[in-house]
Amino acid sequence: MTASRPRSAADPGGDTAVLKQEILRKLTYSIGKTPATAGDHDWLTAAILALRDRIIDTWQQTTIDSYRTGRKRVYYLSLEFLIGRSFANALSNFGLTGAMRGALAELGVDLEAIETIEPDAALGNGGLGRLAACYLESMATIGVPCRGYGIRYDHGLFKQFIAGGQQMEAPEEWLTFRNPWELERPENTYQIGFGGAVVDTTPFGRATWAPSESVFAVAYDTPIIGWRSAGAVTLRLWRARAENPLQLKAFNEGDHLGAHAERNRAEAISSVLYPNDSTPAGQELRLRQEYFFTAASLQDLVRRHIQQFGNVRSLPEKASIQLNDTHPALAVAELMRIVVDDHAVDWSEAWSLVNATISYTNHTLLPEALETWPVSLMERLLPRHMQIIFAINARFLERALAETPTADLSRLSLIDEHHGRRVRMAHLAFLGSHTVNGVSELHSSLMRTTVFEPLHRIFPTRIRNVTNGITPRRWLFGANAALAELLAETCGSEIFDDIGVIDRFARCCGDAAVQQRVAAIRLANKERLADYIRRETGIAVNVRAMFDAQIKRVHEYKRQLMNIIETIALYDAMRAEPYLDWQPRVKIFAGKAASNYLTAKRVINLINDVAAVVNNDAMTRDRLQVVFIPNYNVSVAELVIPAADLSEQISTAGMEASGTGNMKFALNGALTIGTLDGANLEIRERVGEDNIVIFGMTADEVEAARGRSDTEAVIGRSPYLSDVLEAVSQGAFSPGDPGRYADLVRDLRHNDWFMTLRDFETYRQAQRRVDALWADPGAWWRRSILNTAGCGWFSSDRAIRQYAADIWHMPVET
Ligand code: 26Q
Repeated sequence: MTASRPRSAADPGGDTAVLKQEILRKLTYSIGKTPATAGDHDWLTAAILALRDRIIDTWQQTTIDSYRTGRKRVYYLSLEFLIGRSFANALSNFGLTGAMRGALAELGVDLEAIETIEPDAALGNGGLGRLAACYLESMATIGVPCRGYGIRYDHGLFKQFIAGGQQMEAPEEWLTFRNPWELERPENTYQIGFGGAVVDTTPFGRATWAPSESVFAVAYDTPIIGWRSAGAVTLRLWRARAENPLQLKAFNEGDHLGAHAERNRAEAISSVLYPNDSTPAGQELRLRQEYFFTAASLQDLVRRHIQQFGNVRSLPEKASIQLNDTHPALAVAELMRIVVDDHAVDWSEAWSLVNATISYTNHTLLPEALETWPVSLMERLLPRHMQIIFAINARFLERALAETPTADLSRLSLIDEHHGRRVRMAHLAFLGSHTVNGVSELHSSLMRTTVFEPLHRIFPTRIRNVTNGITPRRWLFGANAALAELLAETCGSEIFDDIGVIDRFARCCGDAAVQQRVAAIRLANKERLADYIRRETGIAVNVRAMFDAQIKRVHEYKRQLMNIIETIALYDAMRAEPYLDWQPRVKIFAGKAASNYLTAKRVINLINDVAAVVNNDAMTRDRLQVVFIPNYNVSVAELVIPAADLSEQISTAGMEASGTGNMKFALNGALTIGTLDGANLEIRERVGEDNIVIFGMTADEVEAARGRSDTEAVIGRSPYLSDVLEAVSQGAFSPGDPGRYADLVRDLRHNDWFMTLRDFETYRQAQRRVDALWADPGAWWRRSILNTAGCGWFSSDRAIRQYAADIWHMPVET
């Protein structure tokens, strides 16, 4: 990473000497090393600590200001925060990149070299976690008082490596060199109960819960700094600790393992992130995690509120609790418990208060991904909460029946009686919230007509849309500094503070000189990525070829399989007619599959098997290469996105709630090949339909096609498809294990649930349209510029302003 970051008023680079002294002090007194004995990690830690001191000044000022003004505060509850690396981002937001580079250089240390050894904070699976991270940064930038709440997992998302073409998983170890960004707050420790019984209970009245077990939640705070150090917000993560970490008697009697049993059981709660990006795992531990962090966060925010404002009744005026999906949905029951049981507020008033405080964002409509928990488990683990949920349900169903005597109560109920008795967490979150939002226009409208349709009839104004956003600081200024510089030249340097002016870039779309610069910037980014690919996989990719990237979690609905099938079809076509003028491509894949998601793992295997064949074929090597970059994470995304010419956003229509990678690629000037799904539609609106390649069925068509069993006819209509399926299932790409893909292909033929086959032919043709565009560089770079120019609206600053205005009802400066 050698490109320089934008040098602007925020980056005076003036205090190199001071910074150098501060780094040396940290190295000496906080780390206990000398320059002669310090290793790269020591230098990185010293530099972070020096920077952190400055951040803390801003952070404390932000906190003091918000206390003084008594402003309303947002509490963003999320089981995931996918932060990635922080050093480069914080430096740039603080305007200290130049000064830090200089200070380190004088100490004989290369800034770029130590930046890349910082581990990614990977406390998330994918989109939902990364969104939370972008939103915190935007809130810090815009000045929305906020605290993010989550879990401080010892182990983030698993490390992926590829052996024999297959995904292997290893535990992630981000804390090996400790975490210099966090501050442990042992004084902020709360007791979290589980199990036991409820005593003194009356319907809708106060009760006392006597848990049989409890653990401590200890706070760890990390500052998230906004752009130009405008402000900082706190990310408060909870770590689980045992009340009695050691049974001394057992230990002295020689039972060394048993003596630590309670500690192990308690600490398991914050030990690992669930490596599952859609289907709810049924494990009790997951429910314990959800309650643990929700309860700790609510205790913390209620305590703070009472301390400052004296009475829980004013909570809705001073606090907005945003639920990032249903993972913290127990907040509805827990806040009722706190208000009714601990603060003696009567049920109706408590319900109004809870409802006026909480709002919920839904991130998926896939039925298998909607969280439900067995009533029996909830009764055992959280007996008071189960009572409260039953009481909420009783009141609600009574009202529903009174208003609509014909209403189908079984669909409205908080309890699903179809698959054993289970609590529907999405219903709980919906009922407990004053506002519920989807994450793209299409997704929000599907919410109204599918999963939430019965609830929407009763609460017709509750569902709103806030289309997702991404922070331009990380995803443009940080990841693509050279493009940011060009944008500052062409649109004005105010772009760093007002991304809206990026639309001025459209004026340059036909300017050959600007086009050439965009092309040169892309080429340099591709070279940087090619170096990385060579180091990680040994493959030397052709940087003059089109870089075509699909990087995201591996899931059937995201259809990496359709992409690799099309790649094989292209490969076959090239071999059949080698004399044609094929446009050279590098197909880039990266992504993790949930460890128990066997179909997704097969797809990864197939991509690697295809890569092994294609990359070793002298006949096609100059024109087609396939790479699977292992261990996809935020840092890999930051390398791939600015280097991509083509962005693959090809989910089955109606299934990708929004996508945010799609926005990052388009903002960086990649063209999108995509379906009419999620935010792709809104990208098309903004970049113009000539500048995006759309194909495939609509969400309605998908719905209509679901029951059909005509896959053989579909295959019959595409000679490409039938040939590829035949070859793959016969073992053409797995000669040592010819049956490897037989099941994968058989399942596809049997039930094309994700429309992989039905959309294939239009996808293939769309790819050929992309080739035609690539063949005309002037037309390509024109489109690239229009993509960048059109995507300023996808800034997370815009999204946060919408949340503030429409959901949190908070004034923000524009
Ligand atoms: C639930 C229960 C048990 C175990 C795991 C889970 C679980 C974990 C993570 C369920 C879902 C998730 C993550 C979902 C997610 O990332 N959704 C994505 O959210 C993005 C931000 O809104 C959207 O852009 C994507 O379209 C959506 O897929």
